[in-house]
Amino acid sequence: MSNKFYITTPIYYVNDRPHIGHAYCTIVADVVARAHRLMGDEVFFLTGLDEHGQKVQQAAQAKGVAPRQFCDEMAPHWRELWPRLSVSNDDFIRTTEPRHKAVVQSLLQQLYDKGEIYTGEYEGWYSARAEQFLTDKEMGPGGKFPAEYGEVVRLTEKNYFFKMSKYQDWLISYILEHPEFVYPDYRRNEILGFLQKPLGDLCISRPKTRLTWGIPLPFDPGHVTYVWFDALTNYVTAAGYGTPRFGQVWPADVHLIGKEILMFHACYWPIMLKACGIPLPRQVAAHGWWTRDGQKMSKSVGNVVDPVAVVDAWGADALRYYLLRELPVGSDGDWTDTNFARRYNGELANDLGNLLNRALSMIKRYCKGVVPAPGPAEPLDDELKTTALDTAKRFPGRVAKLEVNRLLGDIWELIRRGNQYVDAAAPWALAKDPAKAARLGAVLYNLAETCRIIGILLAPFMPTTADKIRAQLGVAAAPAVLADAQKWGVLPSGGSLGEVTPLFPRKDK
Ligand code: ME8
Repeated sequence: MSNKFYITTPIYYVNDRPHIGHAYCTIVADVVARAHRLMGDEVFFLTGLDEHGQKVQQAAQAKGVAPRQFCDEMAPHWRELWPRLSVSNDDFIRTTEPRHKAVVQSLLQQLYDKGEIYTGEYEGWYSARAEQFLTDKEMGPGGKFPAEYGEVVRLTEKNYFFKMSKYQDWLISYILEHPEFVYPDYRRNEILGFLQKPLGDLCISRPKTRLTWGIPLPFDPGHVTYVWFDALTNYVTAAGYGTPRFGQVWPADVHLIGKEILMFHACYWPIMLKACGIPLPRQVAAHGWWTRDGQKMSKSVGNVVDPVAVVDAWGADALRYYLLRELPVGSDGDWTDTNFARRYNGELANDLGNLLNRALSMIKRYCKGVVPAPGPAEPLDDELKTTALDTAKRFPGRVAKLEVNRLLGDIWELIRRGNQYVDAAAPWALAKDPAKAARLGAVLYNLAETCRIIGILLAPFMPTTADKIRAQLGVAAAPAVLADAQKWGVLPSGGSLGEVTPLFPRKDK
């Protein structure tokens, strides 16, 4: 029976250009989504764009275009990036779509009708130049705001508030009772720590006099919805909230996000859902942040890694491999071009590329390109077979725990064993003795069978490479399914290999 699996990325701010950090989150989510598809699950994988708010309104103004037009011009930079990175999202949501506006307004109206929303006064430091309230974060030393904000004044305005604070105790108990809700563990402790302090009510509106670019409150068209209330709701919109499909897709299984927006996802969002009577997502998983050469990436420094440039130079699979292999989901990563090239040449070209190329070239040379018959197993063979099957068996557990980085490590261990097997069994020596023809065939069969299993296990991580492996083995016609990697001896003897070419040509400078 297939299980449903719903995974999301954050919806990214439309006013930015995608960089390696956005690519990282979306690729990790893609690997998990593809892994679940490989296991036979019914997957729904969502990404998209966050398009409302002050920053977008200002960016549009600066370009002299209407916000809507600005968003329409920016959205393709995002939508078109994902296929280039082999990202297999099932939907791409933009918060300016009518389907989303309808859901945000419906949830707000329900909360308003239930008495969960009240009007109050919001008082704070307001910069007319930036057209925004400033917080302690913006305040410089000595309680002064930086000059770029111009004159900053105390301002009071009428706003709507969501009664978030009354759910604080409930949320603490929920998180304690559901240890898997916040991932990784140390982030859960961080959230519980944050919840030690009183949680205020959430201001969910902005007056239209100040901000027009937002979803109007259904009960007061003079106000628009605060951008986080609007943004978080995307996850239920895309699942078909209000339609029969919703019951089949929701709750989300994993909201994958960066660690800096954990509080919104692990505090605000569950409380919003609870107040609306909607079940909670199973897990909010926070990944770490990438720096480059030990420095924060920023446009002004000019050290931002552009995923498109990397893909053009190295290919999408090499990028996916590097990002996934470098660190576990949760830890911070540091991008260096040297490290990227080292992994490419050492692990992709050498370890993986050589294993496939050596195995298949020898089948071409010694067996006329036809998969030989397996023979009686020797201890050396059993060891290789056991490693392959154990790796495939560990796959679902690793995926369930988001240990995709360890899973990739397991697969590389198998690849290394495969290469050691070639060296130990020395097919070139067997080929010199006609009496050892059957043993030669058996050794090459075992190698080809190992490559077949690798060609399935790698499919979520490096989909193009996995397809190439299976095409070179002559088994591309059958779709990759995990169950076929959990069995030994599936590769038919007598089948013809496809064209044998290097997977990753070396790029040594
Ligand atoms: O926060 N390293 O959008 P955003 C790793 N619209 N990941 C990074 C990164 C880096 N250096 N920089 C960005 C928003 N990310 C809101 C989200 S969700 C309802 C609304 C990734 O465009 C990381 O996943 O600022 C982070 O959470 C996300 O981009 C933030 O994207």
